[in-house]
Amino acid sequence: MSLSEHRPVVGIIMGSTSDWETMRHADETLSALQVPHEVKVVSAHRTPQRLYDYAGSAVQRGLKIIIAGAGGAAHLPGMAASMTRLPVLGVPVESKALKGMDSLLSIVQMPAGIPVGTLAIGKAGAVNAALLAAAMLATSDEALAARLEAWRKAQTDQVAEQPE
Ligand code: RP5
Repeated sequence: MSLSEHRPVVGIIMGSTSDWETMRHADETLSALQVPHEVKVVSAHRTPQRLYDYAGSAVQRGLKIIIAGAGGAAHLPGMAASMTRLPVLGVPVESKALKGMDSLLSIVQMPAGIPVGTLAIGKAGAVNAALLAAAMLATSDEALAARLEAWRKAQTDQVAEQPE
């Protein structure tokens, strides 16, 4: 059975198609670890009903974790977290005007009560959100734990001892 035929356990959402250049790194990392996932554009302000429907049905559809990327006044991760008990990992997308500092502060400064696990701005955050989601799922999935350990070992093995 291919990855796409499995029921998704991670949902990657983003505020705009323009976020895909960043969020595709979360998609690629989850694919490398064979974590069944889905990808959708869900804007908190342009498509609020789509957000309500997505976050409101996430548990019953079998999702375990949501990765939400957005830029600028980035309220998508916090709004999604307000509508589901699932862990939400927020990825601040780098914005043109403020280089993602606006995105970062919008996502990280959640008032107490509704948490969003906030990652780094940009590609590093997208990759790490996927790795963190995999690590969380691996606590109850031995096969995934083995794949994650192998991924980390491969990364370690690629680090040269000298610069050239
Ligand atoms: C946010 O506004 C999106 O997450 C995106 O990062 C930013 C800009 O969106 P576009 O104008 O490129 O669609 O909602």
